[in-house]
Amino acid sequence: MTSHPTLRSLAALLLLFVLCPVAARGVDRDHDGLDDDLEDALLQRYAPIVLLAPGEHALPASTDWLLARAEVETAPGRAPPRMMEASILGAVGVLVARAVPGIDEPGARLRLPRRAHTGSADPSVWTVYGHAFRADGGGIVLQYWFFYAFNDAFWAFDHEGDWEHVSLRLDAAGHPLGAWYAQHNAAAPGEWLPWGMLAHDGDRPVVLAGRGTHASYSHPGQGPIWERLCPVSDPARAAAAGCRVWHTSEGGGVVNVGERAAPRVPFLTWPGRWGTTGWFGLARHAGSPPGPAFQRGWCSDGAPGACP
Ligand SMILES: [Ca+2]
Ligand SMILES: [Ca+2]
Repeated sequence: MTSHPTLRSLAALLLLFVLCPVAARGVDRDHDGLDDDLEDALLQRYAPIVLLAPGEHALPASTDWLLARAEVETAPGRAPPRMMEASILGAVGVLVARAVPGIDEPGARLRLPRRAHTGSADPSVWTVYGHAFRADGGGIVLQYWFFYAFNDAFWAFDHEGDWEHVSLRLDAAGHPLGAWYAQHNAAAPGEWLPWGMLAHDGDRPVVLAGRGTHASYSHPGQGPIWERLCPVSDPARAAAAGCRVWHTSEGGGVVNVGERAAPRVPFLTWPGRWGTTGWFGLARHAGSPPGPAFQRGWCSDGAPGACP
């Protein structure tokens, strides 16, 4: 292991993490007590491989891709209601958005054109949002948040703005202990699978995304009967089985979002909803989910104060 320069430098970073307080080391822009270079290196090293189910029509996207196509609507009760180009949330940031009353509130929401429901046909756009933090009892949790424009499986349950995630737990030496796979209501953090039980390709966990629902599973038999998954969990055999293989370390890559108190991407602190339609296709204010930092699973299994 130590003959490879990348792994050698990662091992040195991990040793530093164990031996020294963060203030004595590198940069900690998100104020979570972890060296940011270590966060970034670990997020890249363990970036999952996602297998999209045969017939998947609701493809991944990136937040910038969606925000460039959407408008943001002020929270209800604001008179008059206002609409603005949503790209302000991603490119300029919420500090500017706060100048408009009702934009930076939990009741604000995105309005998407229907054509955006497909997500991006270009895999180079597909982006994963990483969140690294200190685990309760020692070690580190690496969360990977996948972003799809639309949950497109069962009409009554579909909604715009589909955030899904898996959480990998590392021990204090940086070795993977296992991962939680978030599925529907079991998402804080989800179903636990020890590392020896979950499908992985080297250091990379394999994630089978439910067709349209995008819930996360490790093996074809793990899902409920109504979930449609890639029939294999071996990435090398997935294409032949009709599944698209998303190497999340490539394309748009893994973007470390930082923490709410010190975000590394502007959209992170926006508390609004990532779409408009929810149950039965109706426009409801709670129909679409909020972003990762406002979901119950955001800091699951974190040490006290791990996610400032
Ligand atoms: Ca940090
Ligand atoms: Ca962090």
